[in-house]
Amino acid sequence: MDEDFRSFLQEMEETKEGGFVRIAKEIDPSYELAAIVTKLEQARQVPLLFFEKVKGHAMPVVVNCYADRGRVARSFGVSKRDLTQRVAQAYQRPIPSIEVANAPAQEEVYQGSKVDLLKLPAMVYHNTDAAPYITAGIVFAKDPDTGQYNLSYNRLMVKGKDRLGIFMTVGKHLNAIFMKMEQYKKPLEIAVSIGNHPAWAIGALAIGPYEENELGIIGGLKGSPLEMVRCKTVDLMVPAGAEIILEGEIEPFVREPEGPFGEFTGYATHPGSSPVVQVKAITHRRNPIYQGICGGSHREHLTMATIPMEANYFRVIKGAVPEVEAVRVAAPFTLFISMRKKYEGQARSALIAAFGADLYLKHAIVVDHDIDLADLQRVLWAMATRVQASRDIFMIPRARGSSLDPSAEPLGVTDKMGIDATAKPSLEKFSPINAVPQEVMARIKLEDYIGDFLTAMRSKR
Ligand SMILES: Cc1cc2nc3c(=O)[nH]c(=O)nc-3n(C[C@H](O)[C@H](O)[C@H](O)COP(=O)(O)O)c2cc1C
Ligand SMILES: [Mn+2]
Repeated sequence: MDEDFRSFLQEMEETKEGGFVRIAKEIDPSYELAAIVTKLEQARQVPLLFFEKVKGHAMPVVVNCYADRGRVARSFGVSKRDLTQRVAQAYQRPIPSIEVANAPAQEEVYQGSKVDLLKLPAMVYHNTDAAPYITAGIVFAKDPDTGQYNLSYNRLMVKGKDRLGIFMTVGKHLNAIFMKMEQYKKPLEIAVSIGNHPAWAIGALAIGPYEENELGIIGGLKGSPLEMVRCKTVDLMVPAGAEIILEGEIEPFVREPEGPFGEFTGYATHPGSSPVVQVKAITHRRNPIYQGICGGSHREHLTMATIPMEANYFRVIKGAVPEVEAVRVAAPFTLFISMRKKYEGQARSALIAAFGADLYLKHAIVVDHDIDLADLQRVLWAMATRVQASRDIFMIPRARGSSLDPSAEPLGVTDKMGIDATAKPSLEKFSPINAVPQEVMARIKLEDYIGDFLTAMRSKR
């Protein structure tokens, strides 16, 4: 059997990588899960949470599966340090999937009038949310002309027993496929997979050209062919090891109110008008485990989206400027890049490549290799001491970005800003950086000078 969600959960329960907690006390599907996630994050904790009982529902709920980099890395059999590298490699070595006849994901099949989305313990996360949302569903769709698969995460608003609102960003691939189908005046068949091994999640979020197949990348991440099974009511294949599959179609030219929903930016969207999924079948494992991703500005969404984004930025920027050393998505729409600048102008070349690599990017900052990108203070120090605004900042007005940025114009028209915070002309020729000589740092032991103070300090702790 494929590596699947259950084997992942089992491994995490055994290793406790990043924390694993089973919660026996019943939670209410409105707000309580989000409250627990929020309180834990305030204490800087993101354990995988397994809620065994949800009021009014038979299925248990898990969240935070991909909230911790160490957890995702372990599921790929690599260390946290090697994670970006491993994901970048998978782009290079895609592996095609294979079809299997029987799948755990179809142990139970509900079609037609037996379809009931309300059985899924979809959650209301924030005071802004219009309805319960399915947040951990990977949407599978095919290009009508080439038959190529596209995978993406899309928030799904539960509107009734067999109806979902779906949000598709303009400029992303799923939206492009749906637009094609509207031109053909035909519905778009989709399937939604819920309860997925991290390889599926990270691969589905791969950023790249339209032609690049997410399925191959997921195979590459897993290191062997993916096992997929044919859907019951739509012409699509889905992960054989998924917990729950929804099958359905998006009708052309239908738009209905959707949202508001508290998004990863920390803001809620305005109520909008979105296409609708008519669900034709639900299939699932026996005793399925429902997976959620806490809506809003929480660790899981940020971590899972950031891992493939960074891998993509790294490969694209390195293609243009081999001297790039590291990248870090530091905040929504914000990228830090560090490089070992050899030639004047390279920092700007890196910025240009970054803006081409991802639609969402809005602010990008390049620093020299002496700056640790994980250290915000150091990045700000480089900005403070190596930037002259009139010389080092450039703007691209009114390009395409994210419609979820509340400062952007409708449909995500936004200014882009690049900041070259490298030392000019080079770090070597810049003002010397002051530091106590290494030899002295190694030689001086605080105990020899201020022993009493240290003891007092320690006993206070
Ligand atoms: C938890 C989560 C939820 C997301 N929800 C949406 C969404 O509702 N609509 C959307 O367009 N993108 C959403 N995204 C982002 C897309 O899934 C992502 O940009 C993906 O790479 C798009 O793929 P595509 O260009 O192949 O369609 C979400 C991402 C995450 C991690
Ligand atoms: Mn795609």
